[in-house]
Amino acid sequence: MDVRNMDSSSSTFTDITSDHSKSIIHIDIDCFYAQVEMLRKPELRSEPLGIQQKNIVVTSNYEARKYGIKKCMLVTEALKVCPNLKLLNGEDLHDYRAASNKIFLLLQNWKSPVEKLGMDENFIDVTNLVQEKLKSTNIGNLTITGHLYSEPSMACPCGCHTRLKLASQIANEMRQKILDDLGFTTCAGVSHNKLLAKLICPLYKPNDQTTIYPEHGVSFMSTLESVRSIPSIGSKTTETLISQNIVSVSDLQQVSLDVLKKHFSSDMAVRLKNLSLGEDNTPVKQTGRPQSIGLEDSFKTVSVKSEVEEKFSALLQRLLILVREDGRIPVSLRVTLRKKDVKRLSSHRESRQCQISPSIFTINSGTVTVTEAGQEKLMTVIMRLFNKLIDLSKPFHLTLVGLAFTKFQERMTGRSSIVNYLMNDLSVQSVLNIQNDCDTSASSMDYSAVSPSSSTTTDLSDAEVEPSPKKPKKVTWIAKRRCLSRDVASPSKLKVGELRLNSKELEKVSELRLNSRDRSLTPRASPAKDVLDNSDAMRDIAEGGNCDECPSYVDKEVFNALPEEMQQELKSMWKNPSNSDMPRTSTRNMNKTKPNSIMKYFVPQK
Ligand code: DCP
Ligand code: MG
Ligand code: MG
Repeated sequence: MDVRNMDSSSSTFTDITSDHSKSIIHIDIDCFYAQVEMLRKPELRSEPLGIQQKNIVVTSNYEARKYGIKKCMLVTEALKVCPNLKLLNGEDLHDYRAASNKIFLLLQNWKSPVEKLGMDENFIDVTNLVQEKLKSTNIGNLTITGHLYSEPSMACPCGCHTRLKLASQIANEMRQKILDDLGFTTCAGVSHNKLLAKLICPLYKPNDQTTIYPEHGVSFMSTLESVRSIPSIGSKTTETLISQNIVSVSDLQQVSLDVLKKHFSSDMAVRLKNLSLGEDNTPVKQTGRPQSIGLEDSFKTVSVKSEVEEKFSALLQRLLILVREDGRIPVSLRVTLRKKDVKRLSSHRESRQCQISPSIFTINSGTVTVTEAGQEKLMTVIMRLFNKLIDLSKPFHLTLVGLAFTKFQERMTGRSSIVNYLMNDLSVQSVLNIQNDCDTSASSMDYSAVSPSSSTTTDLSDAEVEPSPKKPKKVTWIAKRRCLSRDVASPSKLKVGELRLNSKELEKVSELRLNSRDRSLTPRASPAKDVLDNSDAMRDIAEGGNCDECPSYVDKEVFNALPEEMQQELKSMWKNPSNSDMPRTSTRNMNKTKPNSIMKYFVPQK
């Protein structure tokens, strides 16, 4: 029986079923960390190998799996089932991350959207590629490469079987290329949507691939024993479903939409229902650069400030390596703690973030570097944020510390780079559009299990059913305004930020700037204030920089707050105005320049 007929409101959630037009591939690397280690030391291939983080075996090679080693087994337990298990420490994620990036880059060769999911998975939308191939293919001879989940009883009239056969060939090419060029064996799933492609992928592990046709989505999904197997159903949703006796995916298929709507929003109920039926229309979103670069370290308990400082210092060292590899200059730093509530036997996360001066970072031969003094400044910022999160007059127990750079300044080169930097939303937003920067109050509560290792948080996109609170634009703007009115800690932020404000706002900022100047000369404001008074960075800007070549109308503070590259560019432009695509202007005709001209913003505010 078709479970969809069981629900009187089925028409509301079956409207995407008829769309089989896409061809999606999901690729997952076999025993990823273990393969990285085996590629480094091929002699490990024949031995059972486990990758250890703290007291947990996070993964193992397939040789070890023969003994019954499972992911996230305790080391003690693993050694019981396999005394010969060779254990390697996998807490330093650097090489895994590098391998992950290589695989992602290699998949770009197919000129199709690639979405990275975590460390070892990628979705590739090969719909267009398949359409191209169709033109030159004799479809009569086409076969599936790899496994087919289930034979069809008849051909789907839309032609999806043919398209998915072609997609299975492309998946095979991709897997072969990953093996030939990088040495990794992989699994792939092929289907008309991301959900089925991902879930079918591990059916024949390792080193194999499976295709599923759309009409088998419902029956395949009904084989999943837990609703938690659906990738975008998180722990809270699972809890709610279980509380209603909806445990398996089959249960979810059969429950009525009306029941779901009692516990979830209408959209969410429909989405859950669709997912249970193997229906998913989320697009493959090409992965760009991560929005934040972060590291976390978890441990049993730390209750002493000096130990916390050591943990942060170690994390910072590692984080700075990632920043160097990334190449962007951070302008915002977030500190996260997981606090253990001993009485309630629970834990929750709290974060605070603040802007940091880009001048802490320098670019040497194209590489982002931080001097020792810069690192000390960052540690000062980190510990100030820590002090705001923890009341040191009382005992505290932490089980995790995290650091993340959450916003970046894009580095630009070329003659128009200044214009881009100042006019382009994307780059300026790195300085001004920092949502909640000043809202450093406690963030989300999290009672999830302790992750065994340092983990990287790179904000990779993932289809998530549990809705993330998205702020409407207006709220974002109010947040920004609130930010401006409460936090004038960094003149660089204000100065570059004000380049995008209109004249009324400029007046307001001008007032704030005066306040900020005052504050830079006085000791730090009251500790109750939410936002860091980044007076070190302020002093840098006041003392640093050299604007001898600036025209007289230029506000030197603004100039000094700009990245060095941009300062150089401006200087050469002022020396040789014919090279410039910026208006050469004087204070007198400043207001006659085009409305977006950056020049007027260099005029000191009255
Ligand atoms: N990982 C981790 N903690 C977990 C699960 C996984 O640190 N709880 C790491 C180790 C894995 C990597 O992420 O190597 C990729 O996770 P997978 O679930 O894809 O597991 P593997 O690639 O190791 O094995 P499989 O062959 O089952 O895909
Ligand atoms: Mg894997
Ligand atoms: Mg995986």
